[in-house]
Amino acid sequence: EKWPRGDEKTWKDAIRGVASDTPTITKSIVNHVQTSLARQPHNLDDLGAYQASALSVRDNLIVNWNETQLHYTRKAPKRAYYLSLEFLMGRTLDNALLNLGLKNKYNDSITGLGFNLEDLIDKERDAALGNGGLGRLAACYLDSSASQELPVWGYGLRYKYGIFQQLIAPDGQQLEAPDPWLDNQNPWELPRLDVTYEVRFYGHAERTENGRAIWSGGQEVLAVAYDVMIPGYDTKNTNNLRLWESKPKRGFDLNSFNAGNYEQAVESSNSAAAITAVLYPNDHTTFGKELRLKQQYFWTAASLADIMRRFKNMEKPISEFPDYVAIQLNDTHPTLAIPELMRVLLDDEELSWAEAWQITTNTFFFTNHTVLPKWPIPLMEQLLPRHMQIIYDIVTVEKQFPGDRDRLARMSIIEEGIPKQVRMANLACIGSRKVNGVAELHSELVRTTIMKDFVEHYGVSKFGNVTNGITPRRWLDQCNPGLSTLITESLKIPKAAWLKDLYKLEGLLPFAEKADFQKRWAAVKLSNKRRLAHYVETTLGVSVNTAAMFDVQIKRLHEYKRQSLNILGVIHRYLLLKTLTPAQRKKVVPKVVFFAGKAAPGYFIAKLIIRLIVNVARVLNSDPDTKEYLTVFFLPDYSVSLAEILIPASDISQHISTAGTEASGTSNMKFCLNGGLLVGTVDGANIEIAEEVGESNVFFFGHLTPAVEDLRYQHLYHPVPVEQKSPALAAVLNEVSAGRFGDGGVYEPLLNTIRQHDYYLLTDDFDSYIRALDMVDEAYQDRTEWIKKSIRTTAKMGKFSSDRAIQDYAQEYWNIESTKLENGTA
Ligand code: Z16
Repeated sequence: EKWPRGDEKTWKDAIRGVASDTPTITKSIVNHVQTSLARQPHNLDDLGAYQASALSVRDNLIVNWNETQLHYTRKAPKRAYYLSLEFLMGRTLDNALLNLGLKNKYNDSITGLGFNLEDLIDKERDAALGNGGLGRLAACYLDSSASQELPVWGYGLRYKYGIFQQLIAPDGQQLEAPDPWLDNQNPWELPRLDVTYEVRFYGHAERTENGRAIWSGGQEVLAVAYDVMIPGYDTKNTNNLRLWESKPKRGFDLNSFNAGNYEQAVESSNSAAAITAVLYPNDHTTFGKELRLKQQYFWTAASLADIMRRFKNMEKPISEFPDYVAIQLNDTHPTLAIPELMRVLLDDEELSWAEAWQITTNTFFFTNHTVLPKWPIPLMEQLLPRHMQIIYDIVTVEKQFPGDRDRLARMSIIEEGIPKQVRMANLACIGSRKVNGVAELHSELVRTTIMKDFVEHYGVSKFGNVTNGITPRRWLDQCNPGLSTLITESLKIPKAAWLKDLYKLEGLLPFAEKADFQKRWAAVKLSNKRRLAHYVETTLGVSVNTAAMFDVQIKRLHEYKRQSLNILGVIHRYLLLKTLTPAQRKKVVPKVVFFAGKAAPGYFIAKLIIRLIVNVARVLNSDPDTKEYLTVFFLPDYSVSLAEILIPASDISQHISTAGTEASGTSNMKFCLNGGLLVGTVDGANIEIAEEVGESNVFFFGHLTPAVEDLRYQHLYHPVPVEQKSPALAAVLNEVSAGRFGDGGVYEPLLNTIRQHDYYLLTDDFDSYIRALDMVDEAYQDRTEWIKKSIRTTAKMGKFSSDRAIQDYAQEYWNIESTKLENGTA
């Protein structure tokens, strides 16, 4: 058909580009006030002004997004797809303005309209479709993929409710409230009501011939696409994050309706909508929840169908699928994509088993994010009968694992027992081209422990490492504009040059010696501390001493992350302060300790740790003897946006997991990038950070990974009382028991985990932890030396840009190339 319809010039004159001058921007904002929002200038508040500005920015993103997608379609490069059940995006307005390079222009427009841009930015709700590190990593990877002009799409779920809102009751308990983040409309998504797929659950699978089957009956649910635009930094390339929403295939099941069963019809339509209703708030545990398994299949089936449709539009032979498609599995959550692709290739495309398996195992890549044991699910047979058949066929047809029976049992996808279970990690490994861990130590643990048998079978080259990274756009330029400006002025190169090649920060090293630069560096830190203090004062109503050292631990609450070690260390410091004379106290480094983080709603011990922190804070912050020297804050409802305030303000942050338990950690990188120093264990990415910045700039403590197993064995079979192991810790535990921080009985279950098996080795590490904190104090006394450490740390963080991580994936795993949208290409 002829395009354009009608006169070409009429079209060309009317088609707009990105609005990039202040008058056009102002017009576009006011136009949205008038028409999209139907509001009047005289009754426009900050929220309305935010919405109109966001809609105006959205228009620009859509222009670039459209051109990018057309460009990718025409060039038809190999694409990569990042399948993640979580994308912890945070806010978009500020990030989009910076990536588009339009922040100053919009600032001028918005000022001209009588508003303050930073106030409008603050009106946006976080998109919090994730639990923690894994979800935020996915968000950083989208930013880096778009910024490097790589044809990468994300696929996830459009949860109606993101991670719960955390409230802290007066007694210190965590309460959970829903997060209705879509209530004010979401300008950053594009509903694609025409892009839909049907996804089947339950029913019967009838084997036919050649390993094929017909799967029919059961329940069918519709997947509807919502596209989120992902602008690259300093490029027009704008990638896509496609999120699926579930809805009933028909508003009502007409059969049931006509049979007079109205209620059943409405019920089944509710059950379809329930699939994408809420993000599961567990960061490491998978329960045997049917709805969770339904989410996983719904999402993988819709995503694969979409990927297959796009591939088929290229009209290539199906055997070339892996030449055009790479799919990264973010943890075991999307593992069902493996049997699902097999099902499509066998049952729909009618390939032989061998052809289908060849394609599948060249398409998928699997990232493992944990070493903690996981407990998968026995519901598969009922919900996904066809996939269970395929899994059993993989077990029998691909039973290539020789060796003794124990080894075979360890490697099997099916775990014998009552009930039988599917081991998702084994399936993901068997069905993937490559497997990777997320930091050097973690990847080594993957190779030598959890995947040892597979390494012997497939060879070590299938098992790689890609150390995690973070986007320096959000985690420096956006959250710390003062530092960003100082860096750009000092390096005397354009901001984009170092933000796109973070190794260029090394150019800061000579400045570490310059007194004037040190002063400016310290001034930026102080103003970030004031910004945090202002936040605490306006939210908690208490004032904060910005002259004190700011010590921060912010992450999900988990026993292995040992927030308990931190708060017990705080109590130790408090008890010591109480024994000092006023004159002696004046020599102590004053310190403010910040905590933030959510506990999984069903994780009793983690919630008890929060309760202890809040009650310790209550006592310390009102003790006139000590409060000048030591205060503690638990900031409720930790989020990406709160992290953006906390991280730039920290002098020191804590990453103190039991050695060998934190796969990587990524906030450790964010703190260091912003000139905060680390106190940490020899674990996860802490090790590689120390390799880069130098061990003299990191405060390490605690036992090393190889010792952990033996120590746990000792705790079980030759326990030594805490009093002998660490009298200092015993004294702290006794104070808690005795009720110094409220009813001691409440904390007994927590204290007993330490006194009894002490699985996370607090008793073993406590004394060395306290020594490390003493060294932090000592180093902080020499402020000039401290500032030098801070500058050198930032300077050596180049490796931890997510641009480097994405380059690793693109080259070593996906085999994709950048596909730049030139000006006016489309
Ligand atoms: C998660 O955030 C992580 C692991 C996991 O199995 C599940 C969730 Cl929701 C984290 C790791 O704990 C952390 O060490 C790592 O930095 C992060 O994933 C990204 O790899």
